[in-house]
Amino acid sequence: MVIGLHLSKPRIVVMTLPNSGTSPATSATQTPPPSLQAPAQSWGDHAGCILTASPMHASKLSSPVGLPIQSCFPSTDGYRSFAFAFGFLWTLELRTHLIRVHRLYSSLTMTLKLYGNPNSVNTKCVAVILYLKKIPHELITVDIITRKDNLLPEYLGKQPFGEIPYLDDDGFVLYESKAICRYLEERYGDHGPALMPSDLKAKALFEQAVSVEWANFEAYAMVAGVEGVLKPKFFPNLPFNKALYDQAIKTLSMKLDVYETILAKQKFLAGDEMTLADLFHLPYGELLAIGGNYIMTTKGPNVKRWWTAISSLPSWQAVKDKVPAGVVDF
Ligand SMILES: N[C@@H](CCC(=O)N[C@@H](CS)C(=O)NCC(=O)O)C(=O)O
Repeated sequence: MVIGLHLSKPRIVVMTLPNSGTSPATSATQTPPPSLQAPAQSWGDHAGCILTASPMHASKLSSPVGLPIQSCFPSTDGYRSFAFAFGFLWTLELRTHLIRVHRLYSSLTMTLKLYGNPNSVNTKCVAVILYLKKIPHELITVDIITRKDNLLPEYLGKQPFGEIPYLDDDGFVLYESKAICRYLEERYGDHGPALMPSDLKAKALFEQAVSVEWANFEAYAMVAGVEGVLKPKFFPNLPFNKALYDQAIKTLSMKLDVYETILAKQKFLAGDEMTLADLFHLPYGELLAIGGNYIMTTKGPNVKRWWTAISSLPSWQAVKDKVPAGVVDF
């Protein structure tokens, strides 16, 4: 019967009780796997002995309890094979741990960093993609209202227009929210749903939808959002320009009539699949409702269906009020 098993490189010491007739192989938890077992003639042959793996050590070791010391390998070659196999497995184990440590270190030091602000519409434009694709990141808050961090020379070195957001991907710096979204989509293509087609014609229709958003939606929704929400909230000293607001809403309403006809034929702006072009509408579309204009849900049934589909995405719900600052892992 085995009363003790000690593994220490490169020795295995097995103590057996005197005259034990039971093979330790019956004790599965304490027995080395078959590949590592000593080619012992019989465990019973070693009864009453202290066993050591190395034949070289067997002769040099002194017994602590007065029992004879024997090697469980009849030959030095057998021991060497065992030591090699054991060392090999030990190296594999060490490698696994090193990979784990490396991954942990990488996740701590190489996280995507988004420099923006939890309240900023353009930061939200990028954030919804990060959440939809579950990309670990850190949002570093840039104060553009009080401290004006965005005008510091160090910031301008990264974003020369002094705007938020910009992305730092392990030293690679990119600004312009929509360019960042496209980069994330390509860089993390295997994360979450595909948001940009690769087929030539589908891609051309996607580019068309991106331009439609910019020229026919954002151009007017932004004016309405700035006048109706951002100015009163963040710049209360600036006067509300009602004429500008009304004109923006009037033009937007005409443009959304065209959206209604497009969306009567297809589910999304670039076809039947949701793309970045649809999601680009979210930040300024949301501002309209915050400012008390519900055109996105009252314009027509197809605009309403489309808007409801994109604005109810959990990833948008997670960031629409405030983008969580700090490190975010999924
Ligand atoms: N086209 C830029 C616009 C960025 C932008 O205008 N950001 C605003 C905040 S949402 C900003 O930084 N404003 C500060 C300023 O202009 O001083 C983008 O999409 O990234």
